[in-house]
Amino acid sequence: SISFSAFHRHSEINAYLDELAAAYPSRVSVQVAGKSYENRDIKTITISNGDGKTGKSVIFLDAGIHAREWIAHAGALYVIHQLVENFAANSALLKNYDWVILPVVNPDGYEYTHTSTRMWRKTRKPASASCYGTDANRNFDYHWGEVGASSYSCDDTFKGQTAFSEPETQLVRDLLLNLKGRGKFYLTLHSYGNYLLYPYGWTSALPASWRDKDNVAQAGAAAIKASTGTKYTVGSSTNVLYAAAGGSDDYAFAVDEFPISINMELPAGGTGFYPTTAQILLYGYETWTDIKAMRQKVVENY
Ligand code: 0X9
Ligand code: ZN
Repeated sequence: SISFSAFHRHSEINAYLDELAAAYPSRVSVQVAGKSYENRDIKTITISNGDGKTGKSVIFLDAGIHAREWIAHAGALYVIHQLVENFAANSALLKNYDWVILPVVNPDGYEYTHTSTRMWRKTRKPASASCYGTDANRNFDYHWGEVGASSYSCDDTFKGQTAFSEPETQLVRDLLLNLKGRGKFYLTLHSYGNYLLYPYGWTSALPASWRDKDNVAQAGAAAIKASTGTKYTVGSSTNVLYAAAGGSDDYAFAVDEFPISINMELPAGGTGFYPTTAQILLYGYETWTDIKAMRQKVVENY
């Protein structure tokens, strides 16, 4: 087991996933979904209630698209812990839905923030002769590069030389495509700013179904507020934050047909990307509180 009030290296996270698969083989399986540019195993954990039924609807959660947003990875681990190790209390959440969780989308960047540059955001593949890394959340092929993304390889929001130039975004693309039709709820964890964001992120226009997404996100924000008092702002990415094309959230909704797609921007924890030990646990709990309330809304409608 691991601590939920600390940050962990990529190898520790992968070891925790494998430990759960070994301890709970009827409910948990771990897959190597692919390799990062630097050849790290990118793992998903699939969690079911063990009833053996296949082809269920799926809730997909990912974290760590951005390397320095450590609280996102920690939040995903808290959710995994609740669904697997607290199954007796939470089995209803797994009744008609399987959960697929990808806690570290960008392990090369994540490790680099531990070993070298704490504020690194991007992947680690050379982007040009002079600079490394692409912003994975500008690299998805939906209105790619149209707004809020840089063409300059040294920038933190570099869109990539092409859409899906990165093995890490290709992997998310393929996972989501394989879930087409089954995928009902896509949630991606980032930090920071206390936002629950829904499409679109590339235009201020709203999808026809925006009220459905708003209802889900509002339920999450209300649950967090009632539980701990923390406030979250709800709205479309463009309208409450800024326009930025090529995000995984727009892609999951518009291309992979996940009816609900939400980006949770966890709190800063004081100074940006440095939550304290107590805050790691608190924000994990808030992520879980949010996700339970949002799931409830999702299952009522999809
Ligand atoms: O800019 C981003 O990628 C996200 N914010 S962060 O501070 N974590 O970098 C917001 C993404 C919102 N979604 C889209 N613009 N599609
Ligand atoms: Zn982010």
